[in-house]
Formats: sequence, C-alpha cells, structure tokens
Amino acid sequence: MKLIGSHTSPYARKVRIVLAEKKIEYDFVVDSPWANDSKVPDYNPLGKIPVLMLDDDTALFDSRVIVEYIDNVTPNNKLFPAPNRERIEVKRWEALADGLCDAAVAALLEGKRPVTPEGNDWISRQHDKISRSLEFMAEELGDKSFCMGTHISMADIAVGTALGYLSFRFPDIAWQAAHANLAKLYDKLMQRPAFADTVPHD
Ligand code: GSF
Repeated sequence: MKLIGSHTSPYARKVRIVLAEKKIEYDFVVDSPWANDSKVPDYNPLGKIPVLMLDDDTALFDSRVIVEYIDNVTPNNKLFPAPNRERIEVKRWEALADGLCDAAVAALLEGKRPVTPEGNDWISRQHDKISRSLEFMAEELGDKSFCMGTHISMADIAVGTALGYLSFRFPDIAWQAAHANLAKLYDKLMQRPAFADTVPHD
C-alpha cells in the first residue's frame, strides 16, 4: 500500500497512526496538494490528502474511509467496536475531531488571505467551533482513561490527532490548561510510538 500525504496534515497523521497501531507496512509518499506540480488530483478528484493507494491501484479517500478500511484489513488491534451503538459513538468522536481540524484548517487558510471584515468574522466563527468542540470533547471524556472507556479506539486516535494539530498550528489556544483531562489523554497517547513518530512538522 502507498499513502499519499504530508507531515503537516492531521488527516494524514490519523491514517499513519492507524497503520502503525495495526502494524501494517506501507510506503509514505509526501505530496503537498497545494504544490503546482502536485499529483494528488490524479488520484483523488477532490485534490485532497490523504489518499491510500491499494496494491490493485484503487485510490481510497477520505481519511475516515481509509481508516475504516485499514481497521478491517487485519483482525488485530481493532479500533472500531463491533456493536452498532458503540461503533457509531466512535464514528461520532471521529466526526467531531475531524470537524475541529476542518475549522482549524479553514481559520489557518483565511489567516493567509488579505485581512477583511468578512474574513475576520469567518476566522472568529471557526475559532468558536474549535472552542465548542474542545468543551464537548472534555465533557464527553470526563475522567475515563480513553474516549470509549478503558481501551484505546479510533476515537482517541482522532481526538489526539486534532489536539496535536491545534498545538502545531495554533499554539496560542491553551487547550491543555482549559481541559486537564484532554491534556492527560494526549500525554498518554504520545507515549505510543505511533503518535510520537508522527508529530506534525514543516
Ligand atoms: C479532509 C482532508 C483535507 O482537507 C479527510 O481526509 O478526512 N475530509 C478529508 N486535506 C487537506 C490537507 S490538510 O489540511 O490536512 C487538503 O488536502 N487540502 C487541499 C485542498 O485542496 O483542500
């Protein structure tokens, strides 16, 4: 398998963590979708990373499709629970974490554009989404060891990836001070090589 991504993308990091936790070998191909000569649109018409290229040249996207596929490729270290209600709860955690990343990416991109009142409103709207999402995550996690209770799941990988992306792109957002339980979870996740080996960097 070949994963097309970057060292900064939280969605690509999420997939790399899953591949590492499932102990699946893959080739990592760095290709920024913003580069003029990017090959990403050749594989994903949406022009977005990550893209997982299977051995039969099938292109999988987006990251939620990719991680669900990977989790079912091998029986070990299952990250999505089988019972419907629990599986859906994990997928909602992932939707929340990815949505936080969507808001962070949107704020980051608007911050690179010329300042306008509309742009400032847009950035403020994205930061409100981030704050509400952090509150919701902290509330839902409570004093549990992991998002779903006593064992790690895809929920923790998605949440950890989102929190790591905030630290990378928005170091002024003091989410650790505001939510001690989220900080404790992230510190625990960072003890795992899958997380420690994929910290985002330029
Ligand atoms: C989001 C991927 C995405 O926005 C997923 O894989 O979960 N729902 C998708 N990727 C960004 C790079 S980064 O911000 O992670 C991307 O490829 N942007 C290029 C573009 O044209 O939007």
